[in-house]
Amino acid sequence: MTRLKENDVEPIATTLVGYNEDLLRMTGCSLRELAAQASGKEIDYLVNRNPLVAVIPMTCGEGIIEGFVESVASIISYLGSRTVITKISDAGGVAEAIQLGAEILFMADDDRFVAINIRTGKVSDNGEATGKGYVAGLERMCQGLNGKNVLLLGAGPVGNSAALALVRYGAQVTVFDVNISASQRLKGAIEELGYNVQVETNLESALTGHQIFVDACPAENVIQLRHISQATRIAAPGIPLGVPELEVKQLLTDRLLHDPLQIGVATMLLEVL
Ligand code: 2YG
Repeated sequence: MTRLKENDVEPIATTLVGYNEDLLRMTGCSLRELAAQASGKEIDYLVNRNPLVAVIPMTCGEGIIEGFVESVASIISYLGSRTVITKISDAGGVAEAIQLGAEILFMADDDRFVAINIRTGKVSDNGEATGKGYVAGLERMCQGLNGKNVLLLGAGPVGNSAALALVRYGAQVTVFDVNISASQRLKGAIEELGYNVQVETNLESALTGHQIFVDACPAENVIQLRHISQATRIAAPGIPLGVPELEVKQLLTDRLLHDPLQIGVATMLLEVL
């Protein structure tokens, strides 16, 4: 599980309008529409009921990430929700949120980043939501994934969620993870749900044999220039970005979906509505 850094989250709140324009250009849909597609929920529920969402700082483990709760709150309010950041952290913050009448709580320690609907008991985990959200974005970027070959890099929580979303869109999924048993476990879990996934153990041949990638692994510079063609599309929820940022980003403009929090947080919110 990658831990965000301050400079990953610092720019988010002030660049959401531009971010949304980029997303519209790349996928044809806004952050709200993408989260609605990923969660299967309509956004107007947010507008009608308009539940108060509280974001609670957590000091446990490695503690506060400067700007983290502010970034999460900015994404949630950008989606049109009433949002508050509790003044108190941890258990006191949960109590403060409830006393403020919040129905949805967002909080993250070092292991879990969750959204909780205290009225319905619904819980959304950031890893699971991020996988679904990014695959919805990839599906829009590729104008559909049915019958298309997709290489999934990383069989962790995001990768497992992405794999299920991919096969549900009809994609032919190949998974690579440095830990082969993680790939095998992912394959088993997907087969239990009636779908098939190929396990690849040779990264280079997997990369040269695909044009559509979900990079859900924390390794840097996995996808290199030699693996990129005009047909390449990449959804990269993994942090840090797995493609060599500079020379590849120009080449991939509008065909590389990557952000530190936006898609995951937007999908979490709609998942718990
Ligand atoms: O409340 C705070 O400021 C801290 N307790 C937040 C700690 C978050 C740690 N987790 C991560 O940085 C990531 N797992 C968050 C999700 C990354 C995006 N997929």
